[in-house]
Amino acid sequence: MVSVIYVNGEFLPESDAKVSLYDHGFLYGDGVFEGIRAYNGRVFRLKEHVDRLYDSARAIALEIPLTKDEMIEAILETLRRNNHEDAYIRPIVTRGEGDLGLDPLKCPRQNVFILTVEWGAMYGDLYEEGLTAVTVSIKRNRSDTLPPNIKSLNYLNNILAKIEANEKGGDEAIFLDTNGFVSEGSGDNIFTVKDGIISTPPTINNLKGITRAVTIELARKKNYPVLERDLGLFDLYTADEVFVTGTAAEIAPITKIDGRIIADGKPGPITRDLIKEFVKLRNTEGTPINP
Ligand code: PXG
Repeated sequence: MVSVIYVNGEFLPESDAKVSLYDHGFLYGDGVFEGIRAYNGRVFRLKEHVDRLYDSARAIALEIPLTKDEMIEAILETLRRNNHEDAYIRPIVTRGEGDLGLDPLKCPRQNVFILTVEWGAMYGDLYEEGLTAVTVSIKRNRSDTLPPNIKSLNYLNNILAKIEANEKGGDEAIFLDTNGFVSEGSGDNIFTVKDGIISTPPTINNLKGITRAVTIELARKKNYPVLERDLGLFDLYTADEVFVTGTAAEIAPITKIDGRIIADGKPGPITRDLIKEFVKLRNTEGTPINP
């Protein structure tokens, strides 16, 4: 089936959904996006993702030409038109068409696109085995340069990390920031467990992950202590458990970092418990696509 894409208020077949070479999203990465999942006909944490999209836009002084309610409806309608029940959803807002100069004032109209694709688990069997991660030499963008809290169309920092992880044979890259603190993965947030205490870096040097927030919520509900604190390489290498969280990755165990086996090399009990709780939650809550 040809997929249908939302383009500025219209629902177009994929072959007609086009973007200009002069769109500043294409020329400069000047725009924002979200990555959202639907499970069993319900969109998980839709409001949170839409709120973050609008915050990202605000941070780059980009006005989204839809209200949040209109955006939510456009997302749901795109899913309906594609008959998608388990899907990955990608709203994109670009600065729009301008000239070859940088100036956003030359772009009179923002472009809004919503793509949805049928989608299952990302890492498959690796959830049982655990992933291999490597720290990378490229540092996460400083928050006073391009704040990592902005989910912008400029993902080159992350792509450089991914290139390095591929080169080193890691399933995921782990960024440090320019102070040497642990930041996040290329597309997920990171957690450690040590002596029963769950820790994750504060969200100055990483994306305020929605799965991160859900994970903290689930952990506290199960009475696991959770700290948001700075972590260093030592904390990663000596943790009892390490896992990453993201819309794509969900909760994924990391069992090897930079050649160091984490604890006994198997996904730990707290990670497995949180995965179980996460699966329960994402299968039952969410905004219905067809109310
Ligand atoms: N950090 C970064 C840099 C991300 O891009 C997350 C954390 C997790 O956030 P959520 O809200 O999803 O829990 C992300 C989200 C991919 C891919 O293909 C992943 C994201 C974006 C685009 C593509 O793995 N991640």
